Amino acid sequence: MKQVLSSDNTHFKDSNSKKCHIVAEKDVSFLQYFRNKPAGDAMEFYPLFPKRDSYLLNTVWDFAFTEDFPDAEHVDFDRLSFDGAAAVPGVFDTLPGYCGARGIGFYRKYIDVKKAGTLLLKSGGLGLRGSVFWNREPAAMIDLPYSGTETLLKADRPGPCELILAIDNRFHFEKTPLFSQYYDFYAHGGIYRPLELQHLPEKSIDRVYVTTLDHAKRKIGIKIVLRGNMSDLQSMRLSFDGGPEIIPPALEFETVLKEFALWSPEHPVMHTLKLETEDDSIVEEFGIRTIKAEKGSLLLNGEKLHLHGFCRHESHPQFGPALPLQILLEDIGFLKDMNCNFVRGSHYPQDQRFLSLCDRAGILVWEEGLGWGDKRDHIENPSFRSAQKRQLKQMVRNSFNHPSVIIFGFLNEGDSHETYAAPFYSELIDLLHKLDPARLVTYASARGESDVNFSKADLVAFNTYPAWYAADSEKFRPLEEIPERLNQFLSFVKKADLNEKPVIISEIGAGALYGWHDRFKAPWSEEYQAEYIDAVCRYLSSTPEICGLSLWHFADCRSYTTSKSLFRPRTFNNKGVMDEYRRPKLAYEIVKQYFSRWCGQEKEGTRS
Ligand code: ADA
Repeated sequence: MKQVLSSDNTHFKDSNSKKCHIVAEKDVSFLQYFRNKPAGDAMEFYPLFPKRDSYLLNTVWDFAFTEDFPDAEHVDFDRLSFDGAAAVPGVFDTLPGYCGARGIGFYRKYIDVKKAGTLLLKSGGLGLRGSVFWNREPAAMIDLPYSGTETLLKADRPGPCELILAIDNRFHFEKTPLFSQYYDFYAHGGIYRPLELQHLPEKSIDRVYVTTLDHAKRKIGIKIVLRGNMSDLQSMRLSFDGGPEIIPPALEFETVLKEFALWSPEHPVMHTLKLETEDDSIVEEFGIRTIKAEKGSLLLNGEKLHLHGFCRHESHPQFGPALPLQILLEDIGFLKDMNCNFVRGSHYPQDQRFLSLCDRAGILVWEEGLGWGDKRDHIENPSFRSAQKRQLKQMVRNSFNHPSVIIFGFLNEGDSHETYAAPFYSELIDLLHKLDPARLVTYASARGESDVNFSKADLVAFNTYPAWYAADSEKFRPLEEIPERLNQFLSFVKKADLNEKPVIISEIGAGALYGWHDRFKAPWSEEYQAEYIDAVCRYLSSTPEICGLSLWHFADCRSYTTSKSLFRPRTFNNKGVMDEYRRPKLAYEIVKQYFSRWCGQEKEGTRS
């Protein structure tokens, strides 16, 4: 089917498709980035399974809380009285009465199941670990915080069924090895993201994965994954953007979508694919684009790319990580308003709805597994290693079709300078490459010149805090340390023969307390942070060797409540250019101005 972009690049002429949208240019006002969506056509979050019966789960559930049980598996239901109520999605430990509580939150819902058979419970992410009970029988243990997971349930007959999710937010390294108390963001308890419950047909479709093999030729690879045996291809029908149906030649094949528009941050055009079988059908959304790291540059669809944006936590003082859609959409609006084309999803697998919004808004994403400053006691532990690998597999599976996701990462600020850890770094890099050969793989290093794993990653990503931590104690405002430190690192990259790898600064920043203004421009003032960000951006403007920046960070987030909070005023990580309620600090405008100048300059390799 032919699709032609209108001369102002804002919509398709002659397109029959309802699902192909292109978002607005960057000069439109806040929150209008989706204005070219056909009127009345609600945005969907894919994949969709139009033939399946499903149940409403995102509503108010019965709730009970206890600190008395040893874990979420060993539950004496007779000792619980579900006299509370809690929202799903939602976290219990920001609710009045449970603020800061650690224990098990029990969420209960009765579902009037329409027919006997298999049901699929999809969880977008919960934490810290959750036991699923179906009619009081244990059905699954979800021990990967933030990960999207799936659980199969059986209904013997139609009628009411009881679903209970027992969510334990206590720290226990062996049971929840991915989240430790020392991590610099608050570990909340609850159902972070939407739940879905669907009837599975006897022969069902799992996913259809799309990879762009050659953007110029519009050549894509398709991989159909089914549950169980169903290889009767003759009964399958596949179509793109509502166009003509074809019978797939195999479960895995290549095809060319001539004249389909490419996806890019400037023109984030999305396409749909529909696969139908007799019993089931799936609609997936995808974009056509390639990402490569070559000769020190990042190439998107073969063109040089400069990344500029933020690290972002999914965090809010009231909702914790269970961000309502309105906040997700607002955050996209703030990123676009500051002219960002990049966000690093620090430090865990992202909400799939946020990734779909990034697809539509043309924001490139680094998504990473959950990890933070992990050292030998973690990296050598079998439960930790297995959980790391399991979560990366889930992450790739869930995010595979998002064109916005260009980088997969893992183990933020781990022991990447220690030789004992090097085999595990290799294992995770190889795993991610194997799961998805078409994306870039890296990790954010805090080890600078002593890192021993850079040569294995597709790009060198380093976190650094000159003029903040370890700033020269004799200097009042040591901002000149910023260019010194960055120059030093670039000389190392050259000497270490790493300059064939693109280099990005994956974290840099300084704290500012919202509303604290100071004529001394002292550390913690909004003025100091604004000057700091200005110094970073000024340096990058004349340093084309660095092809990406994710400032630390987008908005303040709740962090330590232990004695470590002495380094975290208000118990928040205050390095956001906005506070936790998304109120902009002085640095916001500085970022906006630099990034506006950088937009579109990447192709020339210069920035000013
Ligand atoms: C690290 C870490 C971030 C945050 C930051 C800081 O680089 O990756 O999560 O803790 O430091 O604010 O110090």
